[in-house]
Amino acid sequence: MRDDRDRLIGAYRRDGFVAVRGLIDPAELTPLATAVDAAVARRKAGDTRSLADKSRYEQSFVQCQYMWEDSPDIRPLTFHQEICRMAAELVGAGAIRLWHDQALYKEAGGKSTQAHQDHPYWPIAEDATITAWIPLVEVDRETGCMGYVPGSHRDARQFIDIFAGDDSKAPQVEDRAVFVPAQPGDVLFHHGRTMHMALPNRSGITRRAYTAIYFADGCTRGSGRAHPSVDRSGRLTPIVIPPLWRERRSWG
Ligand SMILES: O=C(O)CCC(=O)C(=O)O
Repeated sequence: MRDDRDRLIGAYRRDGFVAVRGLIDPAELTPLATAVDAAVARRKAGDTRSLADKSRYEQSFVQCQYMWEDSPDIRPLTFHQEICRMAAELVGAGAIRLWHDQALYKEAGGKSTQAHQDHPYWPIAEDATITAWIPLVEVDRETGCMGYVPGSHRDARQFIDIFAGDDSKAPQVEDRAVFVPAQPGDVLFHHGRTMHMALPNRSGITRRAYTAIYFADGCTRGSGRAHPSVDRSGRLTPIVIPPLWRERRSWG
């Protein structure tokens, strides 16, 4: 098991991403996926637009953030100790915090997620950030799996405005990316500077994924860029490793 962890850590440090197969029990994931579905449905109840009526960015996924805050039944996933411990080991930190979570549901017929790095969207100085991308359904090239450019976590940070949805300005990385089909129970981790994208959803079903982003405790604010994770009041970026929350029981 230790060898396996060392192999995963080595792959992550070399490539900037790694797929950890079967990290969670699919049976444990099923009720949590149902809770994420219900939370997305609640958040989006007032949005009756068809896919065609949405912006290019919204056509790449339905996005709901900070779900753990108002949906307590999702917290066992956000703070799942196997996921958080793996994230901490990959980052190489003794303690990590939650930055934020989000559901990313790529609707049937949804467009590709344009290539980008995540870190430039965040006001964090240090590079010690990691995303756990958790498929809630089987994901492949047909439904819109993730693709990562190996080694791109060593490239300079580059802000790419995927929100504007201009395909002509998006980096074209499809021929360099490694696409990673995944099953419920697998967790894909990527570094905050890794260039990544997701394929369009050419299937008739929604590609359901939930992600949680963590950062090493002790990271500092690196720019004046506003971000809800730190610009709202309260304890909103809680420590997830070591697992203090289990003892504390309340979010304060
Ligand atoms: O799920 C997707 O389509 C994109 C995910 C992504 O960009 C991310 O998790 O940083």
